[in-house]
Amino acid sequence: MIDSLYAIIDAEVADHPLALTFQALNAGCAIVQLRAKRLDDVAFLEIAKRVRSACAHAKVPFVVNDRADIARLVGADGLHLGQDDLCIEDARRVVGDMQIGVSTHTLEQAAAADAEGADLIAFGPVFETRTKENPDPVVGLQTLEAVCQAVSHPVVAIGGITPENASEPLRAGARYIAVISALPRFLADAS
Ligand code: 3NM
Repeated sequence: MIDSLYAIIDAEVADHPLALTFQALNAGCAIVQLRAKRLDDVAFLEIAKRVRSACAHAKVPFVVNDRADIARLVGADGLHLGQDDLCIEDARRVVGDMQIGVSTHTLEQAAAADAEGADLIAFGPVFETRTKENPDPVVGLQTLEAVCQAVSHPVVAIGGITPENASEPLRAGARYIAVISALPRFLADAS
């Protein structure tokens, strides 16, 4: 399961984002994303440089959430966009051929992101989440399965995923499980 773990290091949730990054890398996670909704630019760039370097050392892809400028500045492997962020076409003008993931919350959004050239389709919230402010309605496993069958790029299940329920989105066809609040528990289980 750890090889499907898409670890989201949320600078506002994690007490020690860099320490959590190292733990996730040591545990063998598949992808690391840095997310920081409220950090100022200087602080975001500083932590992004450090996480970038840790991921490069571990040869694990590093993704920056939202910020195409910071993704490009630190030479990230990927950029992750929400529905209210830059569209893929505009983001590509900034980050070139970097991998781009897109958050989607309906089958239609997932199909659109797939058609517009997203490399990864995040879909959720699969389960109830308390981490995201104003989350979209829970999509559930059946819709997740429908999305996995409908799109041609790998799907990242997100929202409320814990060590106890993680096998369910994977069985539904998700390639990765993205986790914020339960990340320390996944890493404890892995060690
Ligand atoms: N995006 P946790 S749900 C950042 O539905 C995020 O797109 C979601 O945090 C979406 O693992 C979510 O703590 C929060 O539930 C995920």
